[in-house]
Amino acid sequence: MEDKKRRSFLKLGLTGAALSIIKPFKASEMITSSFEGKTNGPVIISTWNHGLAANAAAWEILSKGGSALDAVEKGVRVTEADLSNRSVGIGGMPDRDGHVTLDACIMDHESRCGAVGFLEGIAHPISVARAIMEKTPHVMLVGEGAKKFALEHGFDTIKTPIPEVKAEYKKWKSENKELFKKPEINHENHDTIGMLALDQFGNLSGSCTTSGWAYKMHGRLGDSPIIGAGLFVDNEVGAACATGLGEAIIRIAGSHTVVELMRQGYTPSEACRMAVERIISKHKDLSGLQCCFLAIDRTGKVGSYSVYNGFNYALKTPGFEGMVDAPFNRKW
Ligand code: SD4
Repeated sequence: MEDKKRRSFLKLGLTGAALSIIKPFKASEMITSSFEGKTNGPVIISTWNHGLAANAAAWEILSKGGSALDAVEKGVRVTEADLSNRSVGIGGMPDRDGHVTLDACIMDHESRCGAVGFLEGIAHPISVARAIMEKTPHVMLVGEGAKKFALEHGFDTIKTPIPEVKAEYKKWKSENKELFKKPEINHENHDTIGMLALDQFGNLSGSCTTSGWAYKMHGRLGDSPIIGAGLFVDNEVGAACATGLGEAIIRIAGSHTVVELMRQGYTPSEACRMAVERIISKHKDLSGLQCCFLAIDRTGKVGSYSVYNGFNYALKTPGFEGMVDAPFNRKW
């Protein structure tokens, strides 16, 4: 985008209504110029369309001088609570045995982190992850132990799958005799929410929450609860999160790789592209293998990249609110 266009774009954002959705533009061309080189955020980015509502909730915290940590927790709670969302939270799709098992993690500017995996029947995995971070000597709890911890700390229980999802599961079961359903990432589904925020103090935090790959094997964990895979934050450098096929993202410690590339001096866009290229280089068969990264550096510059087209993210700054299309390596 030439400078003139970018200026008018930013101006439109500054004067536009708070919820204006502006035509997507290429992330590779985008610089949130008001933040470049400064640490006077705030900036919020989050994966997929559901990021718009999540960002709005997170912005309420940041715009009142709140912390990035509070923002990324409150933001993704909106997505977790949305019963119509089939890939995050209590409305999420089940595994092949009919259980909705949720994964989440959170990380702050002091490299504190918490994670929860294979959690059933608890409404807000992201807040459980935060409580694990703040109230235990551990980073990660899974399964029954995680649920016990959540119940002891007063988290609400919820019966899953919700009736609509149960009906979908029954139909799937009757129609699918094969052992595994191939991942269908970014076709009908919109997926995991990963959120990264820079607050007015120049601090970064991130969160990630998902119901994971629909019809996965019972007991499967993806990248989303794994610090360094689905999410990584280093306040000296930047933060990154991932969405897509978790197995491939874990293989290259995806989000950590993106942050380390930024440490070497690559921009967020370049770092995301290089991580995707590494995934591509490690896989002979790329069919259905969508992986997407989102990153922000400590100055508030953002970037993204995905294996296939179709990935987009929600961006919120003082001057802009809307969706951005990510650059990609290849078309579906
Ligand atoms: C997982 N990464 O469980 C998640 C799913 C996802 O887009 O992000 N889908 O593997």
